[in-house]
Amino acid sequence: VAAPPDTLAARVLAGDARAIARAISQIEDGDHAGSGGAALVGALFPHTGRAYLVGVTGVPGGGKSTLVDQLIATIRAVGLKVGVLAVDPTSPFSGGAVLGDRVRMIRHAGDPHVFVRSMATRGHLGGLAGTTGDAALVLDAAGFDVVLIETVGVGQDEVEVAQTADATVVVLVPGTGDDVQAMKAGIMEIADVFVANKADREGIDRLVQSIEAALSLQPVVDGGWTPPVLKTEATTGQGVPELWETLCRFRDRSEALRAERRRTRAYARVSALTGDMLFARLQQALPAGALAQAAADVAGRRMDPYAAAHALVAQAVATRGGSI
Ligand SMILES: Nc1nc2c(ncn2[C@@H]2O[C@H](COP(=O)(O)OP(=O)(O)OP(=O)(O)O)[C@@H](O)[C@H]2O)c(=O)[nH]1
Ligand SMILES: [Mg+2]
Repeated sequence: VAAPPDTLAARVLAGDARAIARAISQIEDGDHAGSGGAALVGALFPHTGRAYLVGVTGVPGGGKSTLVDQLIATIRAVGLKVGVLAVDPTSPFSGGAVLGDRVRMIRHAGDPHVFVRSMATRGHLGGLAGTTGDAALVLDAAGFDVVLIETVGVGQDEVEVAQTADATVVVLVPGTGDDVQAMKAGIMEIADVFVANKADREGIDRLVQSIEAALSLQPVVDGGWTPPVLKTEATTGQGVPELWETLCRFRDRSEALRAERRRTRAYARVSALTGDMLFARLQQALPAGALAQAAADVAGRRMDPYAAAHALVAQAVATRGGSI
């Protein structure tokens, strides 16, 4: 499928860095309802599915950006092109952490086969995970072989962003108790590979043991792959080539498993978008303030939430003459 030569999509497909940046901005600014973002994804989508999407998540300050920087070097050394999305769900601004990410990766700035982009968007339809997933599609279409997606923190947003990737690396560090926090937040379940970073610090072996102990309690799923626990020292790059080898092994383990994961991901994406679109139509069909009024009725105990939702849906459908 050839895009017309002069469009933004065509320039993205040609690997033009400025076009890639603009395309991602369009996705950040747009929503699903036929805006530039949706049209762009539509044009690029037939050219995607080739890149290996790797999520890097874990505790704040765990060394994720340092690790990503080292991974870039390792991946470039084998001649592959790499794109990076540094996602900061907590801040709508290019604040400290995100700026720090950029500075750390600056040694790759002159390399045309490396593209680094911070994303700090919240409150868009489709959610942060949707926006990040679409941005990853842009990099995929632009010919990047690997897309690294760094997320800060250990909350629900991170779990969702991690689920847009083909493989998820969870980074923990010794001696902070954050490993326990991560286990509570459900982040253990999403790891395909664990990294015990800051291996130069005291307590590294205890950290590895506690991860392995937690893993032994988990049922082995996903085709018998038990997430390996690797020690790294991101500041020196120690253990990073092994991490990359492990990620390659994970990717190559089975075509069937990979296809299954992609189906699960597509299912989640399509369901989320369908829900968002229906909700947007519902809001359009209702008079202004109807939702707020229903909420006030629920808060004031005049109506229960189920009855309120039922009434809103019924009203919207009636307004639209039965079609929504
Ligand atoms: N001692 C030691 N320090 C490290 C190691 N890796 C990273 N650091 C340091 O840890 C600090 C945080 O590193 P970052 O790479 O910014 O961590 P991050 O996880 O990206 O941080 P956020 O994005 O803010 O959550 C920096 O001062 C790094 O130099 C390591 O292996 N050993
Ligand atoms: Mg970081």
